[in-house]
Amino acid sequence: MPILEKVLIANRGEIALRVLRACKELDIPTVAVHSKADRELKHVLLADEAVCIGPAPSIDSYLNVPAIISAAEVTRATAIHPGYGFLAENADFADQVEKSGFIFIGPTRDPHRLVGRKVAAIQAMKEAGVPTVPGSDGPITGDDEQTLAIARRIGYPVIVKAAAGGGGRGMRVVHEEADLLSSIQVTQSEAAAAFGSAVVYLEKFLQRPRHVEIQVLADGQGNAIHLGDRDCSLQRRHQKVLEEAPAPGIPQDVRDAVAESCVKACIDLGYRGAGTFEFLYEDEGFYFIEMNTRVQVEHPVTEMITGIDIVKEQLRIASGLPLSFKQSEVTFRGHAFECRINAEDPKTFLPSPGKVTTFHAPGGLGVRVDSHLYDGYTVPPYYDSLIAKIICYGEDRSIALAKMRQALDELVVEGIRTNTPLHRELARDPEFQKGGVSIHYLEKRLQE
Ligand code: MV4
Repeated sequence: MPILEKVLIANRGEIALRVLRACKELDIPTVAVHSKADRELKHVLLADEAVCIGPAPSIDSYLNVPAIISAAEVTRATAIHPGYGFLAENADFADQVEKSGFIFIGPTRDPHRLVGRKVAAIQAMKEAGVPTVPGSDGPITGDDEQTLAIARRIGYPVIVKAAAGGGGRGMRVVHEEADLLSSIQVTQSEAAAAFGSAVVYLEKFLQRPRHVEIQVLADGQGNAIHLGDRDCSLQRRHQKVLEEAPAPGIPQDVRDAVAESCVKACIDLGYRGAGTFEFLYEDEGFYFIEMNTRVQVEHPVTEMITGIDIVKEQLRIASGLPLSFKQSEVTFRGHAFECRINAEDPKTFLPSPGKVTTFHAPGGLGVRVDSHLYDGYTVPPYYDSLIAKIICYGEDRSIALAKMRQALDELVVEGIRTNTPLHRELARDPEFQKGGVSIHYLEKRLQE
């Protein structure tokens, strides 16, 4: 008997294929659900069963909760893996999945809801000993004198953040006291209009931080471990472009302390599943900003340096099995990079869907390609443009980077445009080669 009787994969593209591979290795039967535009997806062709759940637009298919639940019912699936994006962090979806009698491959209800509420999550993390950004420790109340005093204590510049915001939306930096109250008002009204909630809070604004995150696994049976850190600072408009593990140049004691605080928080919160604690990192300090409760796009770099299959662990945890590793059995070795290859114009960044006439994936020792592409596949215009992840492992950072340069030079995608030229430049960029660039580096470099 497999650990789960049948898994429905509620996603598409490379992550659906990634989940399918993990299921196959564990002898778990699979159901692919797909939109009308996705009949030719690689994982749909490889799954034991496939169900069309609606028309091309995501809102009618991959976000269509009743259609997904019905597909699970008719195929007698027992568990649903949401992948990332779409419904992966929607606690209402998770609830409906469980209420309909299926296992949700993700966190259990209460921690999921807590982590989904940003201000409460920050507070809970702080109480568990996770380092947070100096701030208002909760929503701004409306008393102007009190607000001014809080900002004075934090010290300028401060950042006003909408509690319901995300992905860089609903934020405003304030450099001096004269602008504080008006900035709060503007952010509040924008947030009310955009997210239906005017709740805002204050934080110290960090000017040149890096984005460093900690991967955790918890089984909800009292066991939690971390799988170290990743640096995801290379981003454009809040879209990550290239990630690496471990984050370069962080003192070992600082690295260990923050990872241990995340493990403690998982235990304190009763967290279950794979999770990521996102931090800003500046001047050897870590500052928690939010938690993700899904498998992340960049999980392979962690798998490469630990040898642990994160998706298989998700499936084990969901089946009720304990973690298959203790912290003392997790070893970190070498360095890994991941380049996100998007179907987009390398100069304008506009999407470039269409038929892939030729696809040659790179290969060799330490080169991993997570991609659903094949010769003749047509990239539809409806979804995000990620078509491949090129992941390279080496015994150290410079070996891994040399491997990445070679892998990128070998990669051939014809018929559509991709951002491969940008990755080829980045892999040869002297500042990036040194390691430790900030979240602003890529956008500044693209302006030049
Ligand atoms: C910040 C910050 C500087 N200081 N908070 C942007 C998205 C949201 N999740 C958090 N974000 C930021 N919060 C303080 N106190 C800078 C950013 C930020 C950022 C963070 C991570 C990755 C890319 C970013 C790009 C611009 C701004």
